[in-house]
Amino acid sequence: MFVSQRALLHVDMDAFFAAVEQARRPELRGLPVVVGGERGGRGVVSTCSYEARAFGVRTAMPIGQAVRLCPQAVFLPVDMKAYAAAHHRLVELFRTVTDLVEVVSIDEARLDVTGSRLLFGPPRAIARRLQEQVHDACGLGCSIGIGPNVLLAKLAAELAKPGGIGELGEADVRGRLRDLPVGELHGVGPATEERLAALGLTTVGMLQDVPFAVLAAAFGRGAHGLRQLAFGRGVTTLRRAPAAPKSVGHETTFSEDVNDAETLRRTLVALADRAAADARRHGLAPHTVTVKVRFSTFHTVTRRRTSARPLATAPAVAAAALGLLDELAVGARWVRLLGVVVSSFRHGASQLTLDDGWREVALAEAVDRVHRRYGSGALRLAGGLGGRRGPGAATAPESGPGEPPPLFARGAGDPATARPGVAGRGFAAASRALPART
Ligand code: DCP
Ligand code: MG
Repeated sequence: MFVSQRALLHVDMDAFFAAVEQARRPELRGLPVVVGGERGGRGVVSTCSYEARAFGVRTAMPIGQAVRLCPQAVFLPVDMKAYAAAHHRLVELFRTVTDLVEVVSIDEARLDVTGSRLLFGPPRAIARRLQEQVHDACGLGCSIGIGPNVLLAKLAAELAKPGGIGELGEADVRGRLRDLPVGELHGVGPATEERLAALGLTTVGMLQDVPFAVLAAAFGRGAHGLRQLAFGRGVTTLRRAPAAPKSVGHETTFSEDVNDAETLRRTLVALADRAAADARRHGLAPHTVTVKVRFSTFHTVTRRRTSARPLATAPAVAAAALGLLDELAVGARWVRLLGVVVSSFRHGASQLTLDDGWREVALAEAVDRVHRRYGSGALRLAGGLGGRRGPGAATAPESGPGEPPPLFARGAGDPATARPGVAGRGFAAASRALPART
């Protein structure tokens, strides 16, 4: 048997939240179901069943618009606990096929079945069996893509939606792939797609053929990555849990020493925001926050606080950091440097996302996605703006600092294209950008 090439499966659940609702309430099967909020509510669509998609309802659309497009749909609020439970069951199931499972999101996972083929047969047979098991165990449908790398496997899953099994191999790169719109490539977002269109490049084939110099002139160092995507070159090994850092943090040295309390607080909030985001990127939720202050005299002080509860969100880290800054009683002294470090990682943030505090973490993850896509200036934590103090942070060290309500502000010049979704609430438009430089 030919087993040298890697065989990856990309599993993406179909209409995940809506499908979970339909699975536990059989009377909803076959009906248009919209998850995201009650009829008349101000939320946005998290997802909807394919029956609702036939009427033009889409993720991130305001509920009101969905009602207009499909008044007969059943509108349901988000029940993250139920979706998290389904997610856990699914991951367990995937692990019976291979121990090489990489969880990509709440409804997507990659499975390396290279070594499973001797036991379970060719990848397509494994995929078919997995679809049956998912259906039997959870009553859910999924699409599965097979490929030699993560890029082609995901694309194959995308093309097989809903309910199908797709396969893309090296041979398809010069074949089927060429006719696809460039926007189908995972990694080519709407902005890049538009810039490519301006160059007359609308299909993957065009992106393969265009002289590299043309691409480099338009995209600089991004040109290489685009070319890699066009030729379906992606990572072939799944991400094993990376060695977790013991701490992550950010600090900033002011260009001129500062003794203005408001500037210090705002800078601290920005640093806390970045530290929390870094921890989440590693899948970690910290229990300890440390604030470091270096005065103009170069005398440096730190203060740390450990909370029994994980500080999974930027507002929680910011509240704790602001409390520590208060305790340090900087007063009128001039400050040269400020830093925030988070540590004591006891639980994976992803666990938290799914079981506890999911709303805040989902919001934070949505902000991370905006940052990744539009840069870190696009949205910023506004918890420290206007002199607002993190309530509870200074007074409840061991029982876990109270969290100020999540409040994010769009950064100056932001294209304002944040996609609302599961965590669309809590975004506040327009505020001052924070001055921190690190
Ligand atoms: N989700 C959300 N808000 C978004 C995007 C997604 O709340 N902006 C949630 C609801 C989805 C789930 O995440 O059910 C998975 O997202 P997908 O993009 O995979 O969408 P679906 O699984 O709903 O549909 P598809 O069949 O297209 O994968
Ligand atoms: Mg899905």
